[in-house]
Amino acid sequence: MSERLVVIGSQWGDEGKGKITDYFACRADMVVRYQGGNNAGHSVMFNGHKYSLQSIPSGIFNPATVNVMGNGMVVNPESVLVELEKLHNQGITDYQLYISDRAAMVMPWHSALDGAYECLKGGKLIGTTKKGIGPAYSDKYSRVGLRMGDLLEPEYFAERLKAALDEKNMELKMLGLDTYDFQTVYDRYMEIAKILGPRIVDTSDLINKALRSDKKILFEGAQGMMLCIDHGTYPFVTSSTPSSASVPVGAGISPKWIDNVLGVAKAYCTRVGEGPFPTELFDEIAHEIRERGHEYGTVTGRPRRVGWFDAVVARYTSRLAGIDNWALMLFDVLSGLDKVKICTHYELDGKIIDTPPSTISKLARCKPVFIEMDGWKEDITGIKSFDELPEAAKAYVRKIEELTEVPVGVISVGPDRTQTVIIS
Ligand code: 2SA
Ligand code: MG
Repeated sequence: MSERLVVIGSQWGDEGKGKITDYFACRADMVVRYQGGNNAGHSVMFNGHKYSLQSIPSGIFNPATVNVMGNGMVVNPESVLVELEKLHNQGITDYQLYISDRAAMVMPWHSALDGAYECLKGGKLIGTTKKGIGPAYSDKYSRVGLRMGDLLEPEYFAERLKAALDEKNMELKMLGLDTYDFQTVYDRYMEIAKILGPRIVDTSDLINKALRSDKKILFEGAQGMMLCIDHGTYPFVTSSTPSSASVPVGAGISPKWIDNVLGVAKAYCTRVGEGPFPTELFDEIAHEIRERGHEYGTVTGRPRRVGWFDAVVARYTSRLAGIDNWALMLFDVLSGLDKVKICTHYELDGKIIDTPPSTISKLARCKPVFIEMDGWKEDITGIKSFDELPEAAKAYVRKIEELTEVPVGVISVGPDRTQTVIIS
């Protein structure tokens, strides 16, 4: 792995970042999450066990790896405690984990508000994970949020909590939701401070020291580029920027350090939640792919919407995030189909376009222009090199490279760590 690798989702999340991140996390000295919160859901399989992570970085299984939850995240300390407890129960007790003192905190009212805001949208649901991510980021930018480092200064925390509750309780009341009692919240968060306190540090300093001593650092993105608050299918997006571009701010490093970006893409596309999805399939093939790819959300269990690979989206996300290589995931799921399709362009109001329009109203009118290619019947779950792929599968990979002008560096042919083909 390169010294400083960013792994990002290049579609709508669930591209299989968990597996790829885990693959590189084993080789990294440090793994850093820089955006999002426990709306991410990674499952990692090894030694016959399945482990799931939400906000904790994927290097947690390796005692030698330093794991960092960066300042760009929204951290729900209660959820961190639950995740740690689950890991303990599965025998993961030896790890290194640090949380940024500048990370925004997700408070209990944020998830209540997340649900309530969804109901207010006149039936136009975003379909959020209801983890309070949007409300926590809103409070951060409205400057009424609490931060992890506040927990280390009880008097200052009390002051900030009072100010936040004055505002939030008013809002909660207006929405007919339960309000929060200052003392109860304060006491609970002081208990949390006792447990997590030693882990709350200036993580930017920690990461920069590691950078200067040439440590191998993996920056682990959550969600996918099309869920980006700026460049995604707004408003059907998450409230952060999953791109490599948010690593410098969200980890507290100079952009000059970023030198390698791996874009994780499924060999097809999926999306959970609402919002336009040009290559979406509604037929028997969608059903087949959903079942074979186990396309159900790890956080919410929702069935994922399924569609063909969208090269318009891939070109767009590669341009925005500077993707050096693709990791093409769940490739084995496509085996057995007679024909496979790739979307090369969209047709919008009679015109052919090669990049997504800015509004979802236009995107919803985009008709995908597909090329159809031969499928392959062979089981590819055991292959170890690109050369072993059936010719039709090779052609599919080459077509994606041609349409996106980005080489495929990794192909995943199954859920296990060993089912990963590296193309050098
Ligand atoms: P939110 O809760 O405010 O972030 O929801 C806003 C929209 O973003 C979507 N969303 C996601 N979609 C896919 N995967 C997500 N997270 C995990 C990942 C996957 C998982 O990073 O791989 O949980 O299985 C994720 N997080 C948010 C959400 O559906 C809304 O459309
Ligand atoms: Mg996932």
